Amino acid sequence: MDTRQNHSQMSSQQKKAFVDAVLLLKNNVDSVLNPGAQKRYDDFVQVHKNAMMGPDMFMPMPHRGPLFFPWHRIMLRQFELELQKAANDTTITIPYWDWDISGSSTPFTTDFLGGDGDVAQSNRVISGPFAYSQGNFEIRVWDSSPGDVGLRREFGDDPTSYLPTAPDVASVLAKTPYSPGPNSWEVTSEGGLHNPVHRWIGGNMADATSPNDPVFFLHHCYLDLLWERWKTQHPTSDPYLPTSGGHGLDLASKLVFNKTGRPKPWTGTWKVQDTLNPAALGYSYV
Ligand SMILES: [Cu+2]
Repeated sequence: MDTRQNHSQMSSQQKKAFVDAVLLLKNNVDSVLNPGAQKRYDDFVQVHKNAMMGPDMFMPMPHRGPLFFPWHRIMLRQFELELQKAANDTTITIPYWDWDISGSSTPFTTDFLGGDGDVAQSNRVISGPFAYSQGNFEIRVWDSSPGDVGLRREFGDDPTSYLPTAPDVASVLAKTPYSPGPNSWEVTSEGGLHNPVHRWIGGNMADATSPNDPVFFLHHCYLDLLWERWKTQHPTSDPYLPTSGGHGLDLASKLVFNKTGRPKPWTGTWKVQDTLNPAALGYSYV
């Protein structure tokens, strides 16, 4: 069983192993979706973009709806398995970040994810392993026309953005049912916890191609953990809705990761019901 933990609990060796594996996927493992033109890391960026927009857009959409948690759970697990394969190290897992940036809680350090973008350099990240100047992290997939080849961040520049606090999280965890409706867990967590963090980091994280920033995976890992907490907190609520009768969205629906006729990003198929238990997918949280 693979164990995921808060990045702040990781040793410097564990952080380095994670960063090194990300860089291997970014530079040394060829793409399945677009071989020669991009690398394996970029496939995850591409899949997420295709889930939202562009010529290879597929349906049903895994955002703004109940598929949000199941779909991202599979995407993250596939990323984790690819990291392990690239580094030949099954101890590597995706850490989570709980949106705290105080003290040792911040992942935005030189030895881990690097810091904010530099306004004078079109908001490019200039510190840490993913800074363009380090020569190991080139952006290759954009929302529309080719953009900056450097990773960009704009912490807090969007006035509508915020990092949810522990009370914010607690109040969203209290919401039921899973879905649908403006007061459901899915709608309030995606809209009130997930979206503002994408906007607060800004730069690449504000785009459909947000997985260009490795913090995407730590952010979504925390949301994945919160889904587990929500299930524990509401044992009599359905862990996922609709259970049936919602075409493409119910428990028996197959999750979609590619447009019909376009290459599959990974082997394996999953129904929504296959995603409800992390242990069945091979991981757990400490
Ligand atoms: Cu997403």
